[in-house]
Amino acid sequence: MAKVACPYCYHQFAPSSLWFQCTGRPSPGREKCRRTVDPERERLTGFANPAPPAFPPPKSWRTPRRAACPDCGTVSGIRACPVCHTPLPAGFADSRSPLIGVVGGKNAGKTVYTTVLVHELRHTIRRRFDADISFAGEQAGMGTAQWLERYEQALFDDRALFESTAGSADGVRIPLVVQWRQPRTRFGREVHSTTTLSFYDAAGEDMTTQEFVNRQAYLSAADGTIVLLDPFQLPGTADRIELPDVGRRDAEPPINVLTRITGLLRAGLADRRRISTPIAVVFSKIDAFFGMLGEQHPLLRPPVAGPYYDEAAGQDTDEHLRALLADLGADDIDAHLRAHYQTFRYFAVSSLGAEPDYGRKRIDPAGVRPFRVDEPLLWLLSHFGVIERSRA
Ligand SMILES: Nc1nc2c(ncn2[C@@H]2O[C@H](COP(=O)(O)OP(=O)(O)OP(=O)(O)O)[C@@H](O)[C@H]2O)c(=O)[nH]1
Ligand SMILES: [Mg+2]
Ligand SMILES: [Zn+2]
Ligand SMILES: [Zn+2]
Repeated sequence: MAKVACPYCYHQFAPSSLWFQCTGRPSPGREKCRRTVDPERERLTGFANPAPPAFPPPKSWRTPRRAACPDCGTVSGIRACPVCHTPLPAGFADSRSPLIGVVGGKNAGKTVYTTVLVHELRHTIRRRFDADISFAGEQAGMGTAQWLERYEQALFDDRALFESTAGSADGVRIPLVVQWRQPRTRFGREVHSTTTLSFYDAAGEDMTTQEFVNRQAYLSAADGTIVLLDPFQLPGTADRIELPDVGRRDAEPPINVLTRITGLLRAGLADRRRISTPIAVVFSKIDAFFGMLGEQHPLLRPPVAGPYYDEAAGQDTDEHLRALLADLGADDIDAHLRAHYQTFRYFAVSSLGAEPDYGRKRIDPAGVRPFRVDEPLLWLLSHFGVIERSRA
């Protein structure tokens, strides 16, 4: 049977080996299970709150949908990951659940991007696709990762930027697990299908040595990757636009970061083959180039927002960015991608919509105005068959 991956710890397993979690409710005449801290869950996800115990499925020739807790006898239908023991969203076993990794060098804009993208998912993207979007486990009080709430408030309410993300050696970060439920028409009938999306925002620091990159197990389990390229670090950028001082700090050529990510994804792959996982290569901070490109530039015209991914506009943007890369002396990035990846595409994104005050870490007084942030995600979703792709 095809393996599935846990959206929290990214380990892969057969669906038949899914564990259960006790409901924590008493069964008649027996004492109810006590909530305890699960050491494996804490080690793998950092979650250290007491919760009802998880237990393996009973030995059986078919996969049971419910099982009795060995401690208290209560029958539970809550499924849990057999590796990290985190309870999985309802319907996980029957739904698609692509994992999406967000990676890039230090300071590339990953945390700002992830925060803004998830904010957009909850607001504009949800409406545009008539989708029901929720954070897994929201009812159970462990849904939205706390860091997201903090960052969302900082960006959208306080107009402030935040410090860089701590490396995973200091503390494991729980990925954001989002459920996308959408009506689709199948043979003239409306059916609903659920997709579980997991976003993991790595610390850029973790990408600066191959040893650290190798530890990022989630990357090799991901079904799609969003790689953020910091355009401030491209060789020709300093000659074309005024670079902020912070842009010069922690400088590392994006090609180096990309090469290390490729090294990880290639592990175990024959030399003549290319990586099949689709990879969205994102120019972050494109707002800093608005002046250089000029108002009439096609990259500054976002496609019309319909309930689909706009394939023609996507191809067009891809071509313009390939040209911009060459213009900025970074055509080695394109050569690298062509040599190693079957499916990749360039995207131009500004999470903030305008340049912040880099030194004072303040966002433009007009607030966050996301520019084309949805396209990398929609492109990946169209690959996974979750949404339609317009053909023009
Ligand atoms: N001009 C512009 N700058 C941005 C944008 N997004 C992020 N930045 C700048 O990039 C800096 C880093 O953003 P983060 O999202 O924290 O970067 P990161 O990739 O998560 O960094 P690490 O956590 O250190 O790996 C911010 O403090 C801003 O100065 C954007 O949309 N436009
Ligand atoms: Mg970060
Ligand atoms: Zn129990
Ligand atoms: Zn797990």
